[in-house]
Amino acid sequence: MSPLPIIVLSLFSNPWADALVSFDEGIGGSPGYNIPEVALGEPSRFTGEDVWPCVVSPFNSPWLTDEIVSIGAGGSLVVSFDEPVQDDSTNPWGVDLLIFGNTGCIDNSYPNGIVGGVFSDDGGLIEVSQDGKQWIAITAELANGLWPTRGYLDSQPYDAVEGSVPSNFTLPVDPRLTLDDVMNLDNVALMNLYGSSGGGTPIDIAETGLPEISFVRISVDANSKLSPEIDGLADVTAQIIGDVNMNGTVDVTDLLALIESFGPLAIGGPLADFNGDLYVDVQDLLSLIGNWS
Ligand SMILES: [Ca+2]
Ligand SMILES: [Ca+2]
Ligand SMILES: [Ca+2]
Ligand SMILES: [Ca+2]
Repeated sequence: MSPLPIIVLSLFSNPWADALVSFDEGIGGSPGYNIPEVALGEPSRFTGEDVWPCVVSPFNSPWLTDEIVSIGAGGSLVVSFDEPVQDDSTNPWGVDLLIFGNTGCIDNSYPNGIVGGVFSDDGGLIEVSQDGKQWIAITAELANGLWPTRGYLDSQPYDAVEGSVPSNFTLPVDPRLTLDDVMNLDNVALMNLYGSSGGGTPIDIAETGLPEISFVRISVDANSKLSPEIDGLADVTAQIIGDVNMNGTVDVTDLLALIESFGPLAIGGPLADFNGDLYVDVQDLLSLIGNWS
């Protein structure tokens, strides 16, 4: 068989939500933020062009009308993925899907970036579906929540020019991390906990019992006073077993990192647990060796 179909598929497949299914802006959403197509494609790395240009960082969330869409009371947004999002146990921490919004960290020491809480974490019920008809709610997370988006690995929180090293929008922040854990941290310490992740709300679809989903609905209660804003959705990339540093190969660097992290899997630490028990031990070591590049 010709390899061409595979090449064509890989050229056009991407981890982002692909199509808008429906949108009801509801009542009381942010005025002007009613273009639902902005939730498709890659989330924003840079915002405020021509007004107040700045990188997207945990302290500066995306805010332009061509970046985020607002869902008011009684409203909903439904998007679909061309390639189903799978409940994959080899995804980091079992997280399958990320939703990027406009949650930001309050800066207690502007412009130095000291976490003083978060703003614009406006909720939004998440439901998923295989066929766009039967829906199952996600109970563990709300759509517009933690963690704020980070566009670049080599930027300071308020840089007015784009960074040169994009963050990874298909790698979650450790879902065990809580807001309490990061209160009063500076940007460097916060970014250490992100690793190379670009943030987003981490969703494990395992709780639904569905093996994979193609549709995501984000909706707002008719009595809600909050209107979530959505920038994009991403299908998490699976981790190669043994590839602790996520560089695509399994070698001695990964082996040393795994040995160094023996014990409970540290929050924000190396991803050295390959059987999902959040503990790094000889089982994980054997998995790594068994998958040596
Ligand atoms: Ca999962
Ligand atoms: Ca967007
Ligand atoms: Ca590696
Ligand atoms: Ca383990």
